[in-house]
Amino acid sequence: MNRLDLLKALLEDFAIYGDFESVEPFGSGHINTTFASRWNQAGVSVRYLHQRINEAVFHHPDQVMENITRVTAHIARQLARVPDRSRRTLTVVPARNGKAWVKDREGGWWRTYLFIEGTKSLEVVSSREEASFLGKCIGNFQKQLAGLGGPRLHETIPSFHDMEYRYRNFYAALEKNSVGRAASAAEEIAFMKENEERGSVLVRAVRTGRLPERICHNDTKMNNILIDKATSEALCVSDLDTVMPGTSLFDVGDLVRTVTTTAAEDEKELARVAWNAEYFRALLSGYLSEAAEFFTDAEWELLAEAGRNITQIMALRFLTDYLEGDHYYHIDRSDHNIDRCRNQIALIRSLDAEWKTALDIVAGFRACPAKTG
Ligand code: ADP
Ligand code: GN1
Ligand code: MG
Repeated sequence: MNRLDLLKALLEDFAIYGDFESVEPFGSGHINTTFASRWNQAGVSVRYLHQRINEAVFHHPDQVMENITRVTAHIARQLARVPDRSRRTLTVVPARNGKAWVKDREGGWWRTYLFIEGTKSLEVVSSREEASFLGKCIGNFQKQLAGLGGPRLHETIPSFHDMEYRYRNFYAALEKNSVGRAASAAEEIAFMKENEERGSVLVRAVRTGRLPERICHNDTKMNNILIDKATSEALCVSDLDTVMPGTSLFDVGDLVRTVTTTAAEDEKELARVAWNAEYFRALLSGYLSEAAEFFTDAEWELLAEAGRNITQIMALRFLTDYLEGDHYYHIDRSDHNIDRCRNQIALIRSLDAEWKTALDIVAGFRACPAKTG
């Protein structure tokens, strides 16, 4: 049975009112399988978003949903008097039995959210205003979650941004060379080896306590942020599966990786991939307008490194998946993962060529955080 049929068979188990009209695949995420459905509710057409959680990636979907339920309820409480609240945070639509998920007949886990209408997500930024809104949205998200009470959130993917763990996986895949692709990735493999030591700086700073632990999103690539089509404001942070303890720098790093580049993550024409200093400045201006108030000295000191670091870990993970035969990320073509890896390496090279500019921009904000906004 395909996933659409599995979903159709269980839609009635969610607490959705009205008459079912249609359901179709939706979005371009690399991990979950996403659908949007349409319902007639007393004469008004309303959409919902449904996702099958990828169990190969998230081994404890119940823990994922417990985290998401707590986090979204906490944000919703903080937005109590803000207009348009249900477009500013995901809202979990529970099952009729009160749980946050429904299991299909093959054991797959499904969840439903209100569909946030009038939004889009971006693959490439095209203005400084967009970059600034995206940064502000994530700074605000981190601030909203700073006050989350109760037990520590579950680590839904242990060691997710642990570069040393990712290198161990990479070396194991290289050694096995199970699908015979190592020779076709020789240059990328060499790049990863050369950059191994520098890449560990963030994870070591977390481990030693130099960087404070904070609740963060951990997957803030910009197409996980929903943007209001009417105002261009970055409204809502989606894809909350990896919300868990980490460092603020993982989130700002993934924004730098996706917002300050001139090309999409899988652009094959590497001449089009360039680091954009103006988008970097605008992104940090928005982010720091929220985050500067809680930033510690160590966060300031490692801020410039964050984007390079998260770009490197993604390059390494795409390369590892390529060497292992593409079992992790959704792909559209056989070279997709190595193309993504090359793209990320090109971005690091472009950033390195302007490293002094990046440091100067960070230093400028540190000296005068009031310049943010
Ligand atoms: P994946 O883990 O596969 O990346 P996401 O949770 O990011 O899945 O969802 C895929 C896409 O669907 C997102 O990039 C976003 O654009 C869109 N999306 C996610 N949640 C909603 C929602 N509640 N309303 C509207 N669009 C959404
Ligand atoms: C995945 O789920 P999605 O497509 O938003 C991945 C991220 C990577 C990203 C690269 C849980 O994000 O870590 O940065 O692809 N998510 C997971 O595009 O592995
Ligand atoms: Mg996503």
